[in-house]
Amino acid sequence: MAYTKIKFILGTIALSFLTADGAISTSCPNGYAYAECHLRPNPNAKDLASTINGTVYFRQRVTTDCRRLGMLRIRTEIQGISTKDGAFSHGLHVHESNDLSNGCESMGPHLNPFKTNHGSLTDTVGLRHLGDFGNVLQSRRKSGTVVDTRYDYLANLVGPNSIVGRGVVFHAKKDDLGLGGDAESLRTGNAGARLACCVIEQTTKEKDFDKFVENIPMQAHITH
Ligand SMILES: [Cu+2]
Ligand SMILES: [Zn+2]
Repeated sequence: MAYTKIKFILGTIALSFLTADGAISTSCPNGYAYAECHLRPNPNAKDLASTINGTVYFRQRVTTDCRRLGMLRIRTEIQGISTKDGAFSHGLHVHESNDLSNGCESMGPHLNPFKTNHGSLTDTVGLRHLGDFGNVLQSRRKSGTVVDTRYDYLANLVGPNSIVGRGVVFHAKKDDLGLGGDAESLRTGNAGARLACCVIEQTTKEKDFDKFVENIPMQAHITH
C-alpha cells in the first residue's frame, strides 16, 4: 500500500518538474508568470511618505517552461500620496538591490545591467536602464492616487533581464527621462526623494487588482 502511494507521489513530482527531454524546469503552468511588489513608505521620508500604500502587479506571457513570450505588463496601484509638494507625475523604477536596511536608500541605483544612461520605458536598449519604467500619474479624479497600466518590451519576470528579487522605488518627483540636460538626469532622471519601495516577489497566480476605479473617461464604461 505504502509503496504504491509513494510511487504515485514520485510519479506526480516527475510529471511536474521534468520536461520531455528530462531537463528540470521552473513551472509556469498556465502560460503566465506573475509577480507582486507591496510598496511601503520610506522611513527616511516620513512627512511626505507616511500614508503611502500600494502594490505593483506584474504579469508576463511565458512558455510552460518559463521562457519569455510577451511584453511585461506593469499594473501600479498607489494611494495616500501626499499632495503637499504639488507633484503630479512620479518616477517609478526598478532599483538594483532588495536591501531595505536603510529604508529605500539602501536599494541602490537603477537596475542597469547594460551600463547605459538613464532614459524612459519606451527608449531602445542602450538608451535606458533596464529598470526605467518612466512616470506614473496621479488620478485627476482622486488626488493622491495612482492607477496605471503599462507594458515593457525589455524587463522580464523570467530568464535574462528578470526583475524578480529586485527593488521598486516610487519617487517624489517627475522623472525627466534623461532629457534634463545635467549629469543627474542621466543617472536618476532627477526624480527626487524615494517615497516608497518594495521587493518584487514571484507569485503563482494573478491577484484581483480591481480595487480602484481606472482613470479613464466614464464614456468608456458605457455599453449598449
Ligand atoms: Cu528610482
Ligand atoms: Zn534609470
